[in-house]
Amino acid sequence: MKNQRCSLIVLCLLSMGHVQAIDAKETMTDEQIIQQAVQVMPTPRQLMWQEGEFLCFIHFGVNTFSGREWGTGKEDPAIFTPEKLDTDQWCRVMKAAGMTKTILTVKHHDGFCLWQSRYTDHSVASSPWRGGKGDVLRDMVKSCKKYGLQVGVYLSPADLYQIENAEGLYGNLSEYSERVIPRSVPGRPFKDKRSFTFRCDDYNEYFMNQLFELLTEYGPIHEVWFDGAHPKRKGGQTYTRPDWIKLIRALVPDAVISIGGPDVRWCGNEGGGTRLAEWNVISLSTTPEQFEWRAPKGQNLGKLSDYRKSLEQGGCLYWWPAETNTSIRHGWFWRDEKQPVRGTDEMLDIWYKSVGGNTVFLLNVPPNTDGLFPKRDSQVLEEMGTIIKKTFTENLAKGATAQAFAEKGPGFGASKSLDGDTTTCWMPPEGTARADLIITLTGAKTFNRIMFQEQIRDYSQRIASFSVDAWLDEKWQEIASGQTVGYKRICIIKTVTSDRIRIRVLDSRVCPTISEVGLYFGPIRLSVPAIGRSQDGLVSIQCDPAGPQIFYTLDDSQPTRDSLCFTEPFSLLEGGTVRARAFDPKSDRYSDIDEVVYGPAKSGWRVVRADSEQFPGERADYTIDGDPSSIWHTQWSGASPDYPHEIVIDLGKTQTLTGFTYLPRQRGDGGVIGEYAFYVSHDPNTWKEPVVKGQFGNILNNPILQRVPFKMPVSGRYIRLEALASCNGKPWAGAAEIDVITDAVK
Ligand code: FUL
Repeated sequence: MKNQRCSLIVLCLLSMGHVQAIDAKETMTDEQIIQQAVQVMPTPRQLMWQEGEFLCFIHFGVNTFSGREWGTGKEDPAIFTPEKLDTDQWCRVMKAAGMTKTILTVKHHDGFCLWQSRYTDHSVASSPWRGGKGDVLRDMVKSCKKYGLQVGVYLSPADLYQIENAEGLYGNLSEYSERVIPRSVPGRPFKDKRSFTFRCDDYNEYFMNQLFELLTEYGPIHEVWFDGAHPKRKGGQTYTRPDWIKLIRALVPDAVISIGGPDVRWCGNEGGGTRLAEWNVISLSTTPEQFEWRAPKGQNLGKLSDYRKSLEQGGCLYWWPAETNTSIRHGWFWRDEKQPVRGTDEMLDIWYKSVGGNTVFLLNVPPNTDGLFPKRDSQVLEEMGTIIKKTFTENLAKGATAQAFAEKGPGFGASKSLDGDTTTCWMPPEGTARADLIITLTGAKTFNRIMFQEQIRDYSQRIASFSVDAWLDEKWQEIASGQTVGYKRICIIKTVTSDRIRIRVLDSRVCPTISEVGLYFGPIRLSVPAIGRSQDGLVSIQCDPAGPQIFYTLDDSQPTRDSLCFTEPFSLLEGGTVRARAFDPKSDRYSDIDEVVYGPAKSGWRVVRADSEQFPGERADYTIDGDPSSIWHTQWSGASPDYPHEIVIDLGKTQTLTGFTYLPRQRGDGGVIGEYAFYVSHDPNTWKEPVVKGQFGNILNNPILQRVPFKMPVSGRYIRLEALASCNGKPWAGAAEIDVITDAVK
């Protein structure tokens, strides 16, 4: 140890000798902290997970049949009837997309189990599907084996069925006592004869019994996913998470425990957002044993000041890499074929930023009520896979030579960055925080993607800032720059033709490593046109950059070059669905489709009253200005009036309404409504019973447009949204936009 002051540093050696957490109790210099940070390495299971790169999430269950994002726990198992379930079809599509693993929601927050559990009837066993003998996990595991995919399970700690039913175990205030896992069930013995004793209550026992079933009876499981979300809690229920972890480690030592667990961190959002600086060495505020595995949400989690703070307060440095999770649809569960499906370009963009930004991409593809991946979703995935494959098959740096002015010595030469082996690397001498690596190609090549990797297995993550130059017009010209690299960085650049590139590491911990470099050419795609409508109902469609032709439809069909051609803004007063895509006749290429569903234009609308507003920045009439970025927020400065809140809107004329939509603020969570009642009337001062009352499921993490259909059409001129409860416990309500659904927009 170089310095006496850090003599109390304790290295926690976890699995197979990899240092995963470093704990320091005394003040260290910046240099010493960094020296310690680069000794934090991934465990073999974390490395295997990272190399999986692109995974499939499958949200499937009773919500698929009820159209809800969060179930209630009171669903009748009889609604679960995926008569055409074909998990081979799922796997074919996943394979074509280039995915390597799939994680199924074997139990979501509603508590309905997709496998034949011994410990509850609230499962496929009580559904008429396959006479109660079906097992979705069993089918999926079989197909995954056939197609060479790994399997993961999502088991929700939140369980509304166990909360809501009279015999429910969640929060039943049962005694803690020694319990044997698995609890034996007459007539259903386990082949795996191991058993474990834990001190726990009824719900934790139930949860671990189910983990035992899942992890011993379905072949190798490679990821166990614990969601942090909780629609409801009861009885002060707590979790014996350290024992869950012990059980998982004993049963499936190769599996990572994700999100609410020690191996993989939640990326912090559900929209596919990624960070510019994604560090894998994160400071925990406590020791790993005490940590509750809630991921921080900041933009840069590798800040020295954060490391210092944690270390000084008894925390540690820990390898905790991020998983970027989002859904291909607006919502985690399949709802209907009106539910927007995100296009290939948007999904590829997230793929580049997540896989090429040092995270793993977990993309949700929800099967429909038949039990199949829908056609449009499958098309996007297949297209993604084809493009990724086409782009990355030929490495244009093949046969190139690498040169560096600084090399640590034998075994760390520049050529190691081109040897096709990610376990070897170029490394300059220790203390060289800035260093260049020049790659000379076998001739001039045309490329628009640059890929490079650090050797994280043995040297951790080090590069903090870089730029890349190409030799163009007899001089070096910068073509890319960025912050962290880690497992993999992919830069998308303007197409260039050159015979040389130079990677300049501008800042690095101790000294950088580069294990592999690749140059590729990917197809250039047309940008998706943006559809917008003014308050008086005029629709405009624009491409950026302008130039390509734009075709659109208003009749629910997919636009082609035979559809309407956009030349000037058109009126859409009554509302409808606008779909548009760009087309380039020269290359005969289409862009992805943009789709917007409009209600009636809000030109004659007026806010009659709101019980409170934050004046002047977050006024009530911002709910009807057609601009999702301006919001109504109840007063938060000074006194904050409490729930319930209300807003009353005059639609200008009597209309027949079939539902309403609520768009929460798109950034931040203050004022997002959790529970609502919605009224329609002919008089702004007289209201009968609410037309509809309910909860917006998962709206905080996933602030998508909430569509609430009415059971029957209702006519009226005034609408009233009553906010009954907040989702973050604060007394505020608010909205970005409130809209109505009429027959013109079903
Ligand atoms: C969230 C859940 O509440 C959603 O329903 C979904 O499962 C997502 C992956 O995590 O927090």
